Amino acid sequence: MQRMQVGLQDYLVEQTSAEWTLYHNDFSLCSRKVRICLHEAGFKYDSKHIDLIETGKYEVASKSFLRINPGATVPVLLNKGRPIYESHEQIKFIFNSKENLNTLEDRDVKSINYWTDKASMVGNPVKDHEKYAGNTIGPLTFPLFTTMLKNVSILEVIKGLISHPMKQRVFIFLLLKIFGFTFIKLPPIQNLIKSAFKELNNHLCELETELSSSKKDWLASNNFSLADISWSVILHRLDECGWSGLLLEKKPFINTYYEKIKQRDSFIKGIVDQNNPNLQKGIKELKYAIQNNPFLKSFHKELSALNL
Ligand SMILES: N[C@@H](CCC(=O)N[C@@H](CS)C(=O)NCC(=O)O)C(=O)O
Repeated sequence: MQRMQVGLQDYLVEQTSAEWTLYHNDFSLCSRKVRICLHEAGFKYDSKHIDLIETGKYEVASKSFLRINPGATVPVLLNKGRPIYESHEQIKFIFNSKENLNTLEDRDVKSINYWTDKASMVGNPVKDHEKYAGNTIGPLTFPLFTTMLKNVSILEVIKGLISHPMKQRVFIFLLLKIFGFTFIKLPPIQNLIKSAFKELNNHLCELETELSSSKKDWLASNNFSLADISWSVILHRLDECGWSGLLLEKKPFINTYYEKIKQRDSFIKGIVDQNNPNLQKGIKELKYAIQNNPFLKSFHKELSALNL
């Protein structure tokens, strides 16, 4: 796969009169982060929805999108047609473009960067879980990928084997499509999810401690910042995947914090209003499976016994 440079590039991928263009997906966690950030900044953007296999097809690996991002991932933010790669770079770029947000104290900037970086998804999502809470989200979403893929044609997944630059990712989705929860049952996969679960819990314990002792209105400052944006999408994904009960039951400060986040206009516009039929079906099926599928039931029981 071609290694992409992160951040703003000095070439155009599109001739456009729009100041901001966002290539994104309804369900993608990183896309949600950037949508929330654009709404917070009050920047209007030209919205281009790109399907992932979970939402129906590998549009992300189509010829036309590979011209925008040869790495075949969303989101990609364009500033006057020039691409910015990596969602954590995109939100920092938006933040820096909004002049009146540049008046923060150094202490707050340090804290914002710390919590934003911790929540980022960087490099290979099955690695560096102890450093990046965002990287734990891929494996923790395997059960939801499985139920979403039920409504996607296997031919669409196979097409990805031809056009997608990251074959390993496509292969995992193909196995999830063919074998469903039985694939997750395999010891290496189960262990990967368990370890992501424990690592994320460590990050969440740190977040709980910070929120319980902080005198600030939000996580890293008195203003809603990139740190809050970055954590909001993680907390939301845990909810979608049915992990919140297990991971957040004994973390009252995070619960209160998340309730406050959900009231924000940007969260409603960037996540709630950006709905996707296949996602809704997948969430419903997963909820049912957690209650009724013998493997998932016992897996949740085992993780619950960790008494986090
Ligand atoms: N580190 C990247 C991660 C981008 C990423 O992996 N995006 C996922 C959706 S959240 C994607 O586009 N996946 C496409 C695929 O796996 O086919 C970022 O923060 O932008």
